[in-house]
Formats: sequence, structure tokens, C-alpha cells
Amino acid sequence: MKPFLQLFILMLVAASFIPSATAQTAGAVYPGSNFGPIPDGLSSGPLAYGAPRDIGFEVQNRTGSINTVRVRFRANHSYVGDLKVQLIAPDGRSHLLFERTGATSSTSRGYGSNLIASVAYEFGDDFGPIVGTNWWTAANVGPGGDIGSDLLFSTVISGGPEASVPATTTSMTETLRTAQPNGTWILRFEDGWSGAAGEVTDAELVITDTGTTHVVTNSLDPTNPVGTLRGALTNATAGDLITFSEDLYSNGPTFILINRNLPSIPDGVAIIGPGSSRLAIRRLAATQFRVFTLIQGQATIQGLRITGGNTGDSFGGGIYNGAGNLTLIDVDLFQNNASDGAGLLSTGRLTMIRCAVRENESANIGGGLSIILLQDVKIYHTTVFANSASQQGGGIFIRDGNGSEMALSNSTIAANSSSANPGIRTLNLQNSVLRLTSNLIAGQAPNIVAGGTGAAIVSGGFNLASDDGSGFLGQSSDQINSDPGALVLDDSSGLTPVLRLPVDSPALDAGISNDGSFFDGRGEGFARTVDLDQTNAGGSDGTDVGAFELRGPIVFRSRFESD
Ligand SMILES: [Ca+2]
Ligand SMILES: [Ca+2]
Repeated sequence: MKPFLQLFILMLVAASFIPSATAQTAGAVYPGSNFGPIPDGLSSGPLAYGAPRDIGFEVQNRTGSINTVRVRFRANHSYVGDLKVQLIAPDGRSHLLFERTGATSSTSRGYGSNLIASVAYEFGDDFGPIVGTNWWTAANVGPGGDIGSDLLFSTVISGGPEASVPATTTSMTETLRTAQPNGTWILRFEDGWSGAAGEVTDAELVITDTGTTHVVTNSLDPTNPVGTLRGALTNATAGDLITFSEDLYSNGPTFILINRNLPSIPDGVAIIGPGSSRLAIRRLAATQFRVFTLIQGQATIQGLRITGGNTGDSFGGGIYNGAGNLTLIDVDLFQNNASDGAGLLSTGRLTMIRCAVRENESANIGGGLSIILLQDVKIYHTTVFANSASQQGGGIFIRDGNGSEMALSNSTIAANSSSANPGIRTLNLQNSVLRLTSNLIAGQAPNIVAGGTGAAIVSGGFNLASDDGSGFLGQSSDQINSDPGALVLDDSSGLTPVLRLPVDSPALDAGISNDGSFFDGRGEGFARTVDLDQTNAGGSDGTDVGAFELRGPIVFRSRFESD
């Protein structure tokens, strides 16, 4: 299509939707599909979610990485407090627009105001010249009132006991910037309370200008930076994406070899490989240095193995995230060494989705991951396996909270080792919270050790521990002193290694998944939730506990391995 014609069509689409806002918004507009009713909640709520209504947006042929995203929709609904709406990027990261609007207690239904389809509800945080307001402020118009103004709304945290009026705003940019733009985006609507329902009638995704793509063509690290990873990191600027020529790995798994310290990843840049089983970034030198560093700014690393990093008696062997906002997706941190955080040390904001952290070795603390909890951390669908620390926290060492939250969900923490606390170790969480949901935690007891001031470890349910969980796993859906069965490493079937569950494991169909990832720890092609039978334990949605999902009927799996 000629550029002029394309632009004209985009303008037409935009103009028909919401002229007041789009006239001031640069960017490409992607129309949604699959409009229709939002299935009502299953019972009196809150959180009794029915099946989702997923609106899809197809994004193709964009270079670079995401700078900012907005989303807007039209919908009818007669009780806004029932609704949860989230935007899910193609790589699996998700951002909550709102949930339980107006609810400030664990039992409240929230505001009873209406969404009306004559209004376009637009969400984003690049307010610029557009008048914006907190979603809760706009929705607080009394029971039966219409939420009725064409404004740009800020997204907010979920309603519930931790929310005040209006709820704290959140940033779509903090979640979605540096994501790879191409693929299917999903705007997911769910209704968590029976009675009062609605429908989605229209939606659009707006992506502002992205940058260019730098292709790495050289598997070595010569002085001449042309075509090297080093050269790409030196030249990339915000909105860019660094990727790798297929010629490098088309003949089988291979390495990019690094022989000296790489520059810090620039702000706003994504580094995206073809999968950790295909391409590794590896330190190969007599000197000691780590592989990737993010001093500050926002970055994504995706689809790569990071291995051989070694900082000796310093910190962060594979990756160090200082004051940055780092997202790792389908990354395998494998056989790195340091004294603190051999796989990774982070003091910034961190999101890990479908990663593996394996066989990293610390001479002191934090064998796999060392998290200094100054900003929010989310780790989902991740396998932390066979890491070791000589002193504290063989798998994950979390310390020094300051009111931020760490969510560890749908992850497998197994067979890590240290002298005193082999699995998860916390120290001085203060007023921060570590929230554990649907994790498989197995290995030498004790799996969880809390120390120092503040031991705010909270169970979100559906965890399975091989020991007693040190008293932290007290929800009725948690399973403690439970043997998950023999866990077997599978580092070949997916993009990222996982630990497989045996066919008779109590972890099968005993978990829950509600963060938006469509895939288990292996990545694309491996569905996150496969409900094998209809007798799920304790309210499970059929998701298996931990990072791995067993596929196929159990009855066949006792004789034939097909998965
Ligand atoms: Ca409802
Ligand atoms: Ca299952």
C-alpha cells in the first residue's frame, strides 16, 4: 500500500472513533476484533471471574521497540466494579487498566456506575496536551450513573483492602515500553461478580513511533564494531531493537562470544534473540566480567541464554540491573558466577517472564537471583534450578525492602543449595511484601527462610512445597509436606528450559494462572493452562503448580511420553 493511502485510511479510522483525542496523538492505530458480550461472573464476588472476552489487535511489520501505547474501547456494562480489564502484549507481559473500581475492602463490590458505549474510554499515561484523569475519579458518579466523558484515563492498581480513593495510578509505559511490538495484543475483559453484565462494542490500540532495528551479524567480539553486539549496544537509542541474523544460528545452537565488558544497555532498547536453546551470549575471556548491565533506564532482554558471566568476588555475574527497569522474557541465566547474585543482581524494577535460572554459583549469597527490593519485582513462569550459594539463599535471596512488592508466581524453585537456606531466603523485608502464588518449591528443607526485621511473606494460594513452607503457606489451596515427584530437566522442547512434572504429581491441575501469559515456562507453543480433568483441587483453574504444564490426557501419559 502506498504510504499516503495508508495514512489516509488510518486517519479515517481514527476520526471515526474519537476525534478529540486522536487529533493530538501521533501513532499508528490498530483496530480490534472479536467484540461481543463479557461473560458474567460465576457467583457473588469479588474475584469470581467468568470466562474472558479477549479483544485482539494484530500488529505487523514494525521496526524497533515500543515507546508508548494507548488503548481505547467502547463498552456497555451496568456495574463497573465487577470488571477487570488488562492489556497483554505479544510477549506475554500484561498491564492492568483497572479492577474492582471503587472497592477499598476485601469484600466490597466497588462502584455501581455504568460504562456506556457512546463514550470512548481511552487509557494511557502520555497525557501531553490531553486532559487526563484518574479512572476512579471518573467512575465515582454514584450508583447507576454513567461514566461519560471523553478523557484520557490513567490506569490504577486493583481495588481491595490496599486501595484508597482514588486508587494509586500506574504507568502503562513502565510495563510496556521496550516490548517487541509485532504480534497479537489482547485487551482482556473479565467480570468477577454475578448479576449485571455487559459487552464490548469497539476498541483500538495506538502505538506511537518506534525506532529502528539493529541486526547483529558477527558471532565474535572484534575491535571493529560493525555487525557486533557491542556495536549495536553502542549505537542503539530509545525505541530501537537489537536482534540477531538467522545465519548465526540456522545450523544449530550457537554462541555470541564476548571478550570484554559490554557497554550498559541504553535506555529504551530491547535485545531480542530467537530463544535460549538457539543462541547464547557468553563470556569467553581470561578476565572476569558480567554479560549484561543496565545502569538506569528501561530495557528488555528476550529469547537468549546468558552464560559464563563471572564477576569473581563482586556482584551480578550474568546480569546487573542497577536503577533500571528491566524485563527479561524467555531468558536462560546459565552457569554464571559471582559473590552476590551469580545469575542476576537487581536493585531496580524487574520483571521476569518464562525465564530459567540454572546452575549459577555464588561464592557468598544469592546463588540464582539476588533481589534488593527497592522497586517492584515480578517473576512469573520461571524455573530456578540447581543454583548454589556457599552462605545464604541458594535459589533466591531477597532483602532490604522499602514498601515495594515482589510477586513470585507460577514458578518452580527446586534443588538449589546453600549451607543454611537453600531455596528462598529473605532478610529485612521491612514493610515490603513477598507474595507467593502457584509456585512449586522443592528441595532440601527449609525451602523458605525469613530473617531480619519484617517477614512479610504472603501466600496467594496454590503453592506446593516439599516441606512445611516454614508456616508461610497457609491458604487452603496450598499443599505443604507434599512430594511433587521426580522433576526432570527438559532443555530442548521449548524456548527455555523447565523441570517436567511426572504424570502422577500432586502439582497437576492444582495451581492458578491470572497474569496473562498464554504459555508455560517453555514459551510460545506450550499452553499455560491445560485442564486435564474436571476435579481440580481447591478451586484451581486447571493450571499446574510451577512453571511447567503437562499436556495431554493423564490416562495415556502413564505409558506414552508424548509431550
Ligand atoms: Ca457481573
Ligand atoms: Ca493442568
